[in-house]
Amino acid sequence: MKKTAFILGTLFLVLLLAACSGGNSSPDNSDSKETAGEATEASQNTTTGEAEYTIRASIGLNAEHPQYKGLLKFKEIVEEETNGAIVVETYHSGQLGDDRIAMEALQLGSQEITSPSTAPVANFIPEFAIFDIPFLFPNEQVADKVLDGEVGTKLLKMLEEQNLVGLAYWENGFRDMSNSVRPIESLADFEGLKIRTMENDLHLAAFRELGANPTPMAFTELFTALQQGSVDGQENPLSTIYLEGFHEVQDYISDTHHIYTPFVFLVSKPFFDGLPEDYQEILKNGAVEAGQYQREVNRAANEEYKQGLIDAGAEFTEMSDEAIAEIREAVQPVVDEFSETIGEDLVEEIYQAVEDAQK
Ligand code: KDG
Repeated sequence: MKKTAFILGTLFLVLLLAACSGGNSSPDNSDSKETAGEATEASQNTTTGEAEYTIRASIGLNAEHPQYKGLLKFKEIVEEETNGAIVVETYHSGQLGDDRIAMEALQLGSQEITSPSTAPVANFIPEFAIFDIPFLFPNEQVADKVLDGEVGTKLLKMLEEQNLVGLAYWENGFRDMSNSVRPIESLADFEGLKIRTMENDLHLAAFRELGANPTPMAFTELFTALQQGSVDGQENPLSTIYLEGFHEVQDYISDTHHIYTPFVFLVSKPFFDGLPEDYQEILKNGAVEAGQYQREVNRAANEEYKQGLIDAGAEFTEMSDEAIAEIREAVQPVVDEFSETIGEDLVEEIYQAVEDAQK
């Protein structure tokens, strides 16, 4: 009799212990962690810092680039503000796919954040080609005012029709030329150069107008194309040219500063809409704050990038005002043509905003 009582007692204790331990958490919180598109009400249980949501955030540039430093700042802010209820996984160098693939993943809800140049976004929202108008912004300060003002905000709103939420603009920067054929000192030097451009019709048209032979290509394929000589050159800010090591396969660099490219910080709309409002606010404020930090880091190192390229043996050409004026005049027909595609009113509005920002 005693033996039976002992066994029953032990069995009761084992069942009691199993019931207690099974209710509080799963080994990796996997059943409580929300993935994209399945976001539900965040549980109140954030005192333990348990992750309720996991964000997969990817960019195309590498871990050395200020864009990634900005992403790490965003991660720090969001994880701290939510006490670990939101965990941000960061991916660089196109690890989750190029800009287009990442944007499509956000639309489907299979990834949560990416931050491409605005140029490929024009394939989803044609109005975004407005930022590819050559020589639109005279300097970073004017760019900041226009992007963070009424016109920039209006464009971010347009993203929602594509199942995307635009939270902020970060900085890619003023784009310069690099190539392996000849120094570019004037308009004539573009003649016949095979130039990789971003996948953006305005860029293609502009480089054709300059006499080059442009090829659209995802950023993830660019270094190999330069290395194999399937393109002669490309155009990107000095930060990208230096930090991505393009000077290893390019001999000539010219500071054309022909376009200022923003990054746009995108969130999957299915994911964002499923978050509690307080978490939405944290993501928005985090993207803006990390963006301010990223702009500062990007600008602070520009001289260092330029000197690094020269020290590495690149032939650096400082374009004359006359050469830039000649290039501007050559691409004006493209600006006129694309103003129709973008919307004459919006183009007029941004030029007015640029003028106002300089008063
Ligand atoms: O993450 C951004 C990059 O993927 C890309 O947009 C950078 O300016 C760029 C380019 O030339 O593709």
